Amino acid sequence: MKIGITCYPSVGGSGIIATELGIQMARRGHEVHFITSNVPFRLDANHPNINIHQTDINDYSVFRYPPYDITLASKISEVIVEYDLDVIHMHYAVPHAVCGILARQMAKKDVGIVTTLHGTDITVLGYDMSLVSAIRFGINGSDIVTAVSESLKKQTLSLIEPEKEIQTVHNFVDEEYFNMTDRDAVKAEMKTRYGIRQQTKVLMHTSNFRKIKRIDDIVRAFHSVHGRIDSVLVLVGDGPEMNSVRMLVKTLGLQDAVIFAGQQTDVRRFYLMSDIFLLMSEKESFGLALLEAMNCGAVPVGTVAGGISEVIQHERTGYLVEIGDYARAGERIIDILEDESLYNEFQSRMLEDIRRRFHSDVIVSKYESLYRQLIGEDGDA
Ligand code: GMT
Repeated sequence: MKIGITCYPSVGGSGIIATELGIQMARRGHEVHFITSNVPFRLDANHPNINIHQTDINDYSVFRYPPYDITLASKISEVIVEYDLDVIHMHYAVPHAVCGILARQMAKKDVGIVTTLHGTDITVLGYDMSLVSAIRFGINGSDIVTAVSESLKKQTLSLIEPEKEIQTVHNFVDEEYFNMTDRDAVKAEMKTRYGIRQQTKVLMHTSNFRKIKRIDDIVRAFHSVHGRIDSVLVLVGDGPEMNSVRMLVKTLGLQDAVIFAGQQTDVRRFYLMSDIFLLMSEKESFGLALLEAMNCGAVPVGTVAGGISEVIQHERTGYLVEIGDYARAGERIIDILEDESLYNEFQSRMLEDIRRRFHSDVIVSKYESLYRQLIGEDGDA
């Protein structure tokens, strides 16, 4: 098949999933065309089946805003025609599904449109009445719509009320890269590099430091753990909340115990050094970083927000707490860090659960089957 993919190319779960999916499809022999404003983060474009088409978004002084959506739609339509695409896969309803629909009209070709909803397009934009019609249009005008969690699907149905059926297709982990190989060696090396004693426990979080990630809660949970257990907190990433997080760390007197690692291209090394991965968001449609960290051996503690409770099985593969309940999160972390055999049980159960539910083969086959349905070949998804 010839597949076009449009996503936000910057660091973020939706771009990562779109990129990984494209890579896996290329490995399966499909011809993949990324049509994006930049080369997607994590895309190693060396595969012969991968093509990249970048849009040039010119900033004309006559326009108040650069015309991203229109330029992108125009580019997608050109690629549809030039490469005779069978399917285009749009990540995000707004703007990308809408761009895809426009592109199909411009191209005058009956290309199939798959749209995947990732979260912010629904859980944040869905509350913005000025965008609801566009989101509904993007969903209804796509041929197949998927959401990355059951929770996101339900929220979309209730907030947007689309006519289109939505199928849940969970995210997957690239297990060739995110796995426990050399965990002990990498852990030791990273601890030395960051001046952490070998016996010290490591708690970790990574994100784009948006307010919805509630990183203050992570710092507060860590505060109580640190009072009981020799531990450090490693924060990877950057974003709008960084200053207020730094302030809180100072107020709580944790400067020597919190490492701000900034943005990292190889986040795997950080997962491998971690004992606990924390995701305390108030909105989170899935939490891809959880899956990556878990497959590298870090036991997760998260909130019940959105899809997090579909990823973590409470008291089996990790712990769930209510949104904002950092005190309970701290207690749970202490419980598991103080009981090595319990920790090991959680770790082996979570690895098994990921193999069963979130393996790339399972999920990529689902998408492949959806594409096949669209081009009239049998698909059993
Ligand atoms: O988490 C973010 O802020 C980034 C955002 C994105 O657009 O990349 O992530 C969303 O999509 C990911 C991939 O499906 C999900 O794992 C994240 O949970 C989701 N983020 C939110 O729902 C806040």
